Amino acid sequence: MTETSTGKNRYANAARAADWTIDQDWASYSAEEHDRWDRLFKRQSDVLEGRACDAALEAMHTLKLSEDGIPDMGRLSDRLEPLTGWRVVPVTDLVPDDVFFNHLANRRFPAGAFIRPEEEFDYLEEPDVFHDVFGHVPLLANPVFADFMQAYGKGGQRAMALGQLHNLARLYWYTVEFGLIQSPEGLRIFGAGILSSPKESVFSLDAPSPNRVAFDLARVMRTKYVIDDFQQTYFVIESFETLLDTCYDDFGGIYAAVKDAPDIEAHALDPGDDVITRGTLEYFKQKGAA
Ligand code: HBI
Ligand code: FE
Repeated sequence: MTETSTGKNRYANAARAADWTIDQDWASYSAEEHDRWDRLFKRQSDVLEGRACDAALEAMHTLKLSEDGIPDMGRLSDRLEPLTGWRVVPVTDLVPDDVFFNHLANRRFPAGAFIRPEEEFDYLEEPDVFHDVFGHVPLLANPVFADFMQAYGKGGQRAMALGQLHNLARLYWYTVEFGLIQSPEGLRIFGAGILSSPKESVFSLDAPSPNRVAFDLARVMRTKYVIDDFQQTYFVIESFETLLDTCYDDFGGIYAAVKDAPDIEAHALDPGDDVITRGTLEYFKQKGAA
């Protein structure tokens, strides 16, 4: 649990249930907080036209995610649950891994209840309600992705038992957070970390700097990542069906295959890669990262 440095998270000390959920207390959101959501929503919706995958754009309408303030997670869940059995549960911030995986394995998505402060309008590291609800929730309305997220939760419980959580966390990072997907019109975004970020929504698809590599489970599980900047490599799945297929039997067997394999640097290409675009890495070189 990250202590909030500047008191930006007014839920930081909210009373927690045993499963780390809290009361969203939707009535407590101020007009300023609702207005900030509306401005974030409007700006990002404009950016995502022609960039987000169809499933995400369609679900935003189906779930009535729009500019009428911060969603009440209970009411949002009542719209989502009939579609795929998922609910969205309010939490303070990051929850312990075992709690997180247990929620996912039971089709509950833990979403931060706080909204970022104005001075962090463009970017913040912690998952606030805009990142979690605008970024993650729409795809939970897609039946195949919804199945993947539950399988990921079950896989996480197993990875912890095997001491290989870091391998599975990389899968989450390069798909659920920063994944791209093929479409007849070209590459599209499905990762929540990109969907909720105006700059990375452009960078991930258009910039010459990052590598773009066809998704391969073992390759992704070996690949390091950065948490405080644009990604240096994006992985591209063919479809949510192919992503779900990788979870067969809680990822049985893959952990053994990657257990002793060397890590791959975030900016590196691997001889076995199916390279879609070889990045110039100029963004990272000028930042001294590559
Ligand atoms: N907690 N609320 C929340 N949201 C996350 O995305 C999250 C978390 N706890 C752990 C976690 N993610 C990751 O460490 C796992 O994906 C490995
Ligand atoms: Fe996230």
